[in-house]
Amino acid sequence: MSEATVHLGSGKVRELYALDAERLLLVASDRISTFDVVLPTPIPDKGRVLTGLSAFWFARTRGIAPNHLLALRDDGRSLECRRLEMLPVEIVVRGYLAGSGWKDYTATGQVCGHTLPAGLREADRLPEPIVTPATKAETGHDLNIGEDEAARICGHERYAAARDAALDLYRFGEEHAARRGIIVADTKFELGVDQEGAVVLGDEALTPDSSRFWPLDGYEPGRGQPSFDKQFVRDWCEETGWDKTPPGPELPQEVVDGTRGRYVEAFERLTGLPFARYLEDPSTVL
Ligand code: Q0Z
Repeated sequence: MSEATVHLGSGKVRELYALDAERLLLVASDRISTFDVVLPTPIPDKGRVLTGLSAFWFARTRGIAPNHLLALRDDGRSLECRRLEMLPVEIVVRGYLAGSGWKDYTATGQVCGHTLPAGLREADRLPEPIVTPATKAETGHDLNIGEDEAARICGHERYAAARDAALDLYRFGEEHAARRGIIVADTKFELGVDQEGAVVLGDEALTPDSSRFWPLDGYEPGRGQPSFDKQFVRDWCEETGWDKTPPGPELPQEVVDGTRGRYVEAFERLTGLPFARYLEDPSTVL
């Protein structure tokens, strides 16, 4: 990294740097979070898997929506990006009934203002994907809002462009992943506006950290589905009796290895490329 690089901020598992007035550097670490707590034990190559997947999707969805990717660095974990004016809402697209969507549906029959058919089960596929925006809470959880409120916050035209892009991106990713044995139950997009005023996809895209990935094998609505990537970590954390407040537990080697294997498997299934080739030459995903 150049000595002029300025650290702008830290996410739970990522770092953001300024390269110059127009460009940012997004660096994915090997940290993993579960139950909203970052664990002390890294998962080797997790940052490379997520960066490689984001770059793969950015390269393949340019025709669906423009995105902020300028370059994938040779370290495999850093993306050079165009600096955008980020929209103050996240665009969540849900194709399946899970998480807070399932909770809201059981209580009201609706999810963020979308009335859904009666009789849906947990983890059922929705008749059509729905968009459920959320405000980026600086601390704590994201707050789901209605599309009407998101449109007021972003401006109606900008919100409509962001929603349309998010739906098209989700449909593309969900269909691609399903053919490779992974259900993308839902995913979160962060979009921004470039200097020309165009709505542009930013942040990460269709990664296991920004999405709920489920294995298609064994998919069975009517119960919660296992996470494709984090289930070993969750199961082990539950077994220890940890109360889910910081600090999280150190992971044993077999949980680290099993989890790394799941991330690598997601990468290889979705990209169709051996992860070893990505490590040799990250540009192989572009
Ligand atoms: C992304 C984030 C991270 C902390 C700002 N292209 C862009 N233009 C302007 N801003 C952003 C982007 Cl991606 C931007 N974040 C999220 C990422 C660490 C916060 F790695 N914040």
